[in-house]
Amino acid sequence: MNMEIVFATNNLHKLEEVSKMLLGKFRILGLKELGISEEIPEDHDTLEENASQKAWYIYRKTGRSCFADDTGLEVDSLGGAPGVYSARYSRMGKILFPELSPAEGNIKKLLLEMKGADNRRARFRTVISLILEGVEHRFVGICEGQISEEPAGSEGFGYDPVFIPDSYSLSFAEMDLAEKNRISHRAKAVQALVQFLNRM
Ligand code: ITT
Repeated sequence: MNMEIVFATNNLHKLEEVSKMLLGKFRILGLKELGISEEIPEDHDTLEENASQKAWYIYRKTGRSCFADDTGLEVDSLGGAPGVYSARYSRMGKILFPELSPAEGNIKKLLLEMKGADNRRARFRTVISLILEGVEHRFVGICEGQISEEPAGSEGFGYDPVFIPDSYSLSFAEMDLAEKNRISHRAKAVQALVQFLNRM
């Protein structure tokens, strides 16, 4: 029987991505399956601390092996912003879009902040914190790319419509999930997690 691990996320897109990556290797339990529906606290200023906070929160609640992912989009011309604040980006500061969904607002603000910028280099960084029998282990995955001038595509989630990974001309939102899962930040972090678990 495959080992069961809880993925401590409220983001169903992440759950789908990672469940597909781990199909046949581990059985991933979502929070819904465990009857947990509350927001998981994540109130730190680094991806590492947030991933750790989310994973420990669910581990303490369930006593089961579990991992959490915190991801940020780091844009060079914005000094690394939105980074750890990627989820809250359009709800911070002066530019607010209450009429848009969080993802649409975030993209709109990002494109406005980057208007006219020649340097469009950016990367997604995922930090995964795994808690196994009360001990924490950390894995990181990075995907380098560029921020496009306009959103394109309807697959994926979050900032996917404006992120074009290196050596591609399509945004993540124009690719099918299998392709994103071959090269993404989350895929790389999950591969490191799998290698670790396979060595055990
Ligand atoms: P959990 O904390 O419940 O896991 P979340 O959606 O809050 O879910 P993060 O804090 O890690 O997850 O997400 C930070 C932001 O980055 C958020 O706006 C996401 O939509 C976005 N994001 C994360 N992974 C992404 C990906 O693979 N592609 C595009 N955007 C992504």
